[in-house]
Amino acid sequence: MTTTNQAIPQDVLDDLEYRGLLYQVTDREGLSGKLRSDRIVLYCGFDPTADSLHIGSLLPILTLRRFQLAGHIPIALVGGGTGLIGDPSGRSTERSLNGPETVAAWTDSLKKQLSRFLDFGASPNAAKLVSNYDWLAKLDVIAFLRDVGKNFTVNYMLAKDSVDSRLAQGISFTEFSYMILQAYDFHRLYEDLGCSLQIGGSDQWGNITAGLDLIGKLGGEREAFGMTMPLVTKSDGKKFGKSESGAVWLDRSKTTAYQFYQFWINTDDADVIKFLKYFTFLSKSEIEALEAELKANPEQRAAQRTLAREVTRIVHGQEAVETAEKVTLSLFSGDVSQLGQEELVEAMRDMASAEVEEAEEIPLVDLLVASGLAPSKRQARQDLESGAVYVNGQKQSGIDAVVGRDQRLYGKYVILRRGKKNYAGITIR
Ligand code: 629
Repeated sequence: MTTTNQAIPQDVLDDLEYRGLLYQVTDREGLSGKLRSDRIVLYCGFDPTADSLHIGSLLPILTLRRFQLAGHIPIALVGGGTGLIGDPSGRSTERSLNGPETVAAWTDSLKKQLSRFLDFGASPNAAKLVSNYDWLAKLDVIAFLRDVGKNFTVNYMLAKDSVDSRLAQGISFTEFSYMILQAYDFHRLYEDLGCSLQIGGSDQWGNITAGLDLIGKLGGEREAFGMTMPLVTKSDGKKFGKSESGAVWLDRSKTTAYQFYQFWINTDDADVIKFLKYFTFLSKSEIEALEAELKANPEQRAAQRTLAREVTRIVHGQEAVETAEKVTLSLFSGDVSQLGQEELVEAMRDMASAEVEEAEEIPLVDLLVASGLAPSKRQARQDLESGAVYVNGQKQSGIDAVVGRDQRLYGKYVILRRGKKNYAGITIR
């Protein structure tokens, strides 16, 4: 687990409420009392629908950690079984099924990723990691339909949002059944591990309450709770979690630490305080100080820089923060010559790019066009004449300017810049 600035809150629910993370709770008073008097076990599930989690999963992961920091026992569940079925919640169309080998491999990747966010050595409240494949794959169909299915009426299932919203266009029996599997998980974790709370995003409310109903039916008068977090929204109405280059993944080989840092630093003023509350462990007073700073000196972007630094540290560690800050600074100042080879390659992943054949001298006009920084040779020449073109941070001039051997970083890279912030990374073969 990566260390980070974290203030340990007295009351988790009060802290979640302050952060705006409490969306729905089945019994706020009851849960609050239980959290004060007992060390509880809680869980959140993540289905393997790709080889990595993305930042959409970060909120529930960090919420599990907030509970752990307050002394409770978090279980991260990977849906090795449910990932073979497909949750219709929050989706308008039927999913395509992924093969068993693929889902098994993705389950392993997700387990590895999740293990970095929780403390598995913390006694007496060490985290647990499970896959529901371990019990769902063993169910036989007759026992399942008799022992579990009998507790749900089709009427009840049809009334759930996840199903109701799909009735017009159709839903397979496979996805229709999904809620019962998730309900069964909660029941199993309740019986086997004493798990009394399930959390998730607001799209999971129907599945979570189905589990509470099953726990009640199979065990009589028992105490279990459900809680959801809000969906993350942005003030500009665009979908949260997408950058220009697509989804923002937690896996560094899919979204580099530099890209990850950039995603957060680009947060709008209107969203940054909310995201500091959601995605960092900074205390209320630290967040309030940043809010005041944002009002006084918005152009300094102190809140954004803190957000980017904190979340990148939580996900990728302190070293990654330093690399990302160094790359950001060197691109901003235009001086890329001090970047290490790996840092340079990382920075280049976020730029336009071109690969060109080796030659003693390569005309800049050609590189500007090949990388897409200039739409035509004519425009490229004009840019060179007006002094808008830089090679590795150094201004070039004259329409005949070339890149010579001594201008290659690490023997084969050239960073081209046109204007203030249009970059291209050139690789010479
Ligand atoms: C078995 C599977 C369980 C409990 C939960 C699950 C997974 C759940 C689901 N969750 C989403 C996912 O896996 O589909 N049925 O992508 C996702 N989740 C995190 C948040 C979420 C939710 O992993 O709950 O709301 C996104 O923020 O969509 O026994």
